[in-house]
Amino acid sequence: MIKVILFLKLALLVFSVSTNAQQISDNDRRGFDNLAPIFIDVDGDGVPDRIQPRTYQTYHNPPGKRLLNKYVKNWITFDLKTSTGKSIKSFFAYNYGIAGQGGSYWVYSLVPAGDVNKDGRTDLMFYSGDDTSAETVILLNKGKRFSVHSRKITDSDDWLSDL
Ligand SMILES: [Ca+2]
Ligand SMILES: [Ca+2]
Repeated sequence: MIKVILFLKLALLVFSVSTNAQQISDNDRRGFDNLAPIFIDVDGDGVPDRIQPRTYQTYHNPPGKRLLNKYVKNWITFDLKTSTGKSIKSFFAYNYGIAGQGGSYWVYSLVPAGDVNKDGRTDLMFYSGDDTSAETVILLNKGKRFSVHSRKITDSDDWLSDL
């Protein structure tokens, strides 16, 4: 009986991993130091458009306090330039952790999400994760800007502790 339950849980685990993999492949996952451009046809003219990732930090130390790592936030953002020359700077910014500490996600990716809201425009999915948890953000393509449609945090620790 225990074996059957274990098998079912493993099957579910494999299922949940493989459904993720349909959208984000291993090739799509990259470290935050990999800022190579991403090419996705976002304006639907059949020509890939260039999305340039950038990282930066913001500092918010309380008045009178020393600047500690915990006050330094790491951000990644994306600039879009279409093949026809239109550009949107920083169409999405994501805080992926603080300086000099763990607890940050290790990898990110930005991939097409299909047409989530059926308005004819290709939407995007941003993913950030590590071994145990991940956050997925669906970005709606509004033409001149992008808006966050949904954010979902998944934590596979639950699965592993059950096994
Ligand atoms: Ca295009
Ligand atoms: Ca759409």
